[in-house]
Amino acid sequence: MPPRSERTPVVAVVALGANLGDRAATLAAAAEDLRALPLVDEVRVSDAISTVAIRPEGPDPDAPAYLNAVALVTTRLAPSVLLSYLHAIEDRHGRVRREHWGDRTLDLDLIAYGDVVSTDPALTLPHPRAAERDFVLAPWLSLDPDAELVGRGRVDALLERLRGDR
Ligand code: PH2
Ligand code: MG
Ligand code: MG
Repeated sequence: MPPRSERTPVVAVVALGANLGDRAATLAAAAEDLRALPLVDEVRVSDAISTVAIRPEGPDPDAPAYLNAVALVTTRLAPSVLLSYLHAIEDRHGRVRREHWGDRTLDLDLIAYGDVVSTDPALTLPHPRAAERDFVLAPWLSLDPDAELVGRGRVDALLERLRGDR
């Protein structure tokens, strides 16, 4: 295998979310942190959208609302290395890991890494719940009208189906 710096770049899809603190400032800072990573060539970030917090029990309009966005990250980092950097950026922005789907200053989820499929529990690719998340699919589609979620189909069709189910 060639050294990492000579590998062909891959487009990774990263979902950004925040529902505590100065959400817009945190998302903007996280986008800059992504741009500053080694072996990252380009980062395109969608507009942020305000979304109702989803809890394990369902949507919770009484919880602080999220700002969600998606970044398309062109990179030669291996997926597991990129994931470690995402966790480090979350930590830098005060992320506390207490409760499952609890409120957070910053969440960075690796939704897809090119067309890689992985069942590794430490990093399942594509993200197993991406197809059910309006707040991931809509900003992703805004950046790439032809986006596809590997194994699940076109993002526009997934989003239409999701919205039709409501
Ligand atoms: N992330 C969660 C749980 N719930 N709800 C919204 N609206 N946006 C999120 O990004 C989100 C959520 C767990 O990561
Ligand atoms: Mg998440
Ligand atoms: Mg997460």
